[in-house]
Amino acid sequence: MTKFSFAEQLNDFKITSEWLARRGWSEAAGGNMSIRIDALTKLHEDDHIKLPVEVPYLAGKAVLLTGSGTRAREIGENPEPHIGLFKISDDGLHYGWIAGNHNPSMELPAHFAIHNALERHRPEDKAILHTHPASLISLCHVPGFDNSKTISDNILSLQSEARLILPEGIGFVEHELPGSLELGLKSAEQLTRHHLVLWQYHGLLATGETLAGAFDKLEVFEKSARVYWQLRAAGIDPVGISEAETRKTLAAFGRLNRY
Ligand code: 2HA
Ligand code: ZN
Repeated sequence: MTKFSFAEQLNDFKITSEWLARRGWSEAAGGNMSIRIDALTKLHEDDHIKLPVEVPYLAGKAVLLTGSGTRAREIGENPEPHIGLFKISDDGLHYGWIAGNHNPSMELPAHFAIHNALERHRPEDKAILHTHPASLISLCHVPGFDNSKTISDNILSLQSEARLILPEGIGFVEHELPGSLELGLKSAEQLTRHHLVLWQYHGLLATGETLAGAFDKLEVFEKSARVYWQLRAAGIDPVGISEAETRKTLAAFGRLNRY
């Protein structure tokens, strides 16, 4: 197997996967992750596979992506065999395998479409994390929790700092076929504004400067969702922090413009 040496990124995959497994958020081979690489020199090019979507902002760049069927608990032990390096052609229309695992995640179209949007709108976010936390999937089964505003307002109002960390709220994409380009394109659209997107009945997609940073945001949302379910289990219909109080908190931290 051709080797690659992105020690920092491999460690990010390793640590984040360990935590995903520990939390039980990526069951079996559920979930996938990628990191965009800017500087690619002296690497063999084999970029002949037609992309399902044009990704002009990724032209000449590369992506480290978890392989199909790879398990978080195994990536957490030893990431290298489970992660592949893929390069995008200079015309942004093709890609090719460079090194490592050569059988990419079924969500490759989503990862590429989202990296293309991130590179354009928020280039500092280089990492994409997708996983299946039960408390978040369960939210999609609450009547009326089928849009970004309702979910953001009801869930992020349950803990004082949640909205501070996620002032824009949570993006939402209605159910789409796993692995489909539609899922990727709709997520890419949401991610120009949000750092988290809930995939209806499926799971969450988070972006960050690193996978650990994406995991942080996911944790914040998941914690609020758990508060929601604990209250519901106790028979309490959550009221949440008022909008006026939320605005006051965001204003105090200079984040009201992102609300
Ligand atoms: O099983 O999570 O979305 C991998 C996935 C696809
Ligand atoms: Zn999934």
